[in-house]
Amino acid sequence: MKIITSGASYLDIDAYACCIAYAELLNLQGIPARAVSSAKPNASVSKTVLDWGRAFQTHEPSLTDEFILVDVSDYHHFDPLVVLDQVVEVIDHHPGYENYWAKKLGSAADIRPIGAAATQVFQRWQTSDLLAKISEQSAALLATAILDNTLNFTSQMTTAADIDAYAELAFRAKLATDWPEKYFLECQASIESDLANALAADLKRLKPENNLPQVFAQMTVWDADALLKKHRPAISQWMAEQGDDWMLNVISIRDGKSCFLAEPVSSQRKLNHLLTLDWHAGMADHAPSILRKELLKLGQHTNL
Ligand SMILES: [Mn+2]
Repeated sequence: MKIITSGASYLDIDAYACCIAYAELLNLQGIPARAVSSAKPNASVSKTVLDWGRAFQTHEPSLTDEFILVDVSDYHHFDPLVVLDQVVEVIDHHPGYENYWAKKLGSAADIRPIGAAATQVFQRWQTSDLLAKISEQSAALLATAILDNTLNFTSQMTTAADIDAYAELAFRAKLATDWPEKYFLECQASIESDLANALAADLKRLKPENNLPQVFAQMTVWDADALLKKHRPAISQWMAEQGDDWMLNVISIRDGKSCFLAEPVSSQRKLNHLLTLDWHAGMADHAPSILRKELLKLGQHTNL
């Protein structure tokens, strides 16, 4: 059995969509495969998305299981159900572990800079000539993952392939033209209803050599200014409880910017080494919006 899974701490819509849509493709090709995860979906898996009803499957581990990892390639963060020696395929768009997997898996490792791993899975559907048979739900999941991970196509990581994939998938899923706005508003509502959980669900603890604040939380919403105006004290307090070197990146889709919140001056200083920022009372805007994985890339190429 091929087990398709992703990261350990949480599932975002990209990981969620990739697991489900890739399992569906392999099954159509006659390959036994299951989407399995021990992680919980985060706020990017919005209410409407959950209502599409494509849940994960349960699985009894077997010695002959083979693992396919989607939307993650850093083996420190794999779902705990993964047996590292039995990984047979990796599909991901996060930088850092390309060489490790190329050596281990050759062409079965597909790790490249692209807006969403969902676009990579869409390309599998395309080259398999089975795209006409994709379920509406899988098409909707992949399309929404592309919206989310490309920040509605404003992220620097966005490629023409992401844009083409969204057009094709949105058509097959019969998504409304106002789905992007509706989707990001839903994510924001879900974040605001349980802030601490939303912060914890997309928080990464980074090593000092990343040259970024060590506690790095990120969230994507429709209107970051409104969120911060309403919830800043609670957010700051929660973040400060996680460590003394922290930042939050609130990506604001409506205005295509990132709002950084970082109260420790030493944390602000780290960001100032990577970007030109104008801090006011612990906050700084950056347009266009920028993702944690892009900041990680900037940090890797900085010698401090
Ligand atoms: Mn992704």
